[in-house]
Amino acid sequence: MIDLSKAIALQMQKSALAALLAATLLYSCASPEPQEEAAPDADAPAPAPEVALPPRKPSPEGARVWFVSPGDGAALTSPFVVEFGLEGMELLPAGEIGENTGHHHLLVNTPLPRMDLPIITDDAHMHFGLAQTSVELSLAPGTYTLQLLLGDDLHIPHEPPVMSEVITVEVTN
Ligand SMILES: [Cu+2]
Repeated sequence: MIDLSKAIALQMQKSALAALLAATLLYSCASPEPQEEAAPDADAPAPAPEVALPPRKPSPEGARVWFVSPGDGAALTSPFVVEFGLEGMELLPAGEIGENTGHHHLLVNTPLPRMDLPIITDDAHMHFGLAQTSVELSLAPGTYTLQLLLGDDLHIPHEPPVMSEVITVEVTN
């Protein structure tokens, strides 16, 4: 148990430092330090460190994903089916933790995302978190790049990442 008066004195020093920091940060447009609590608790733990990202899960040697279909350069009419191939790992629904497991993500007309963060979800980053092995797509006419990227239970790519070649398809209707 920390002596209360010492704790308050320490808190005041911290507050002064925070105010100084906040004034400094105004110039850099960064968020000011959060306000110190008005009534500090002597038993309060030290400020929590930044939340650490979970470590990337390892992928086994030889693991690979690929497009069973369509083939690179295919001319397609919507809707068309994209089939995912996987070797050396097993599919598991998102949220389920296993060894050498993950689920497919289909990247459409987008470069690879950051490998140390969960893959975002939008039209260009499709998740197949129910462990699906294919999808029926309807895309407007145009040229598209497609790439598969496996993600773990938290949608984070493995280390090393398990990803397909980039293929290019032409949607003609
Ligand atoms: Cu995912």
